[in-house]
Amino acid sequence: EAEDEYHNFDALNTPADHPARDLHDTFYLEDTGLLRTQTSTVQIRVMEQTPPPIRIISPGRCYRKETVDATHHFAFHQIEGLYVDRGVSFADLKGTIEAMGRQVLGEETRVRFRPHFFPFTEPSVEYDFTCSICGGQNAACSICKGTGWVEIAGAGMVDPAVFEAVGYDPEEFTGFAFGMGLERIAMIRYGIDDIRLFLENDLRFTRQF
Ligand code: 2U9
Repeated sequence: EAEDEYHNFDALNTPADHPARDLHDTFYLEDTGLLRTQTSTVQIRVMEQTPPPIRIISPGRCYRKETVDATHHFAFHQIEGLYVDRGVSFADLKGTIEAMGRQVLGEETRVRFRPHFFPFTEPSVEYDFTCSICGGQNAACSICKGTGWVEIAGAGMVDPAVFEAVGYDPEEFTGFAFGMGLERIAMIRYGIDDIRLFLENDLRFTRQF
């Protein structure tokens, strides 16, 4: 959880003057240390030590400077995935995310992709799953607000600059990466309406799982 600026930002194509650093403000330790804002630091460290091809899942706790409320917390958990090989395409990304949605939220789940920006992927998308709670039938649904879609997470093709930072040849290898907030998925799956419950250590809450 304690990392350095290079693995949390620079190696992920987010140099010191990049505006995306504002959204990832965090807790700084002495010298250049910080509490990581995403688990991508793990994938960078694996790529530094392992030649491609690689497939990684990296779950873990992350931190950001957030004002705490029912849906935001300064400490949260992410799970990220990274797949690098020769010939990995956006079609592989779409198929994998769709399969994941069906397993987590049910067989009838559909996924939609919207264009987005992340410094470390290009092109980048945010993806939404069909609402497994109301199916878009309830205008007052607390999960999808009646839109029928739950906004879950992001993904994209790994930016060539990230491959260059870890010594992979971007002409030879391509890859996709995705990330999502675990509390958000647990909240949808189990109908939990306040993210703060996950970190309060109230046994009446934790004993339910
Ligand atoms: C490497 C290269 C690229 C990981 C990715 C996202 C998109 C994403 C958010 C979901 C909700 C963070 O918890 S959240 O706020 N994440 O949208 N994450 S692509 O991309 C990587 C990772 C590692 C080397």
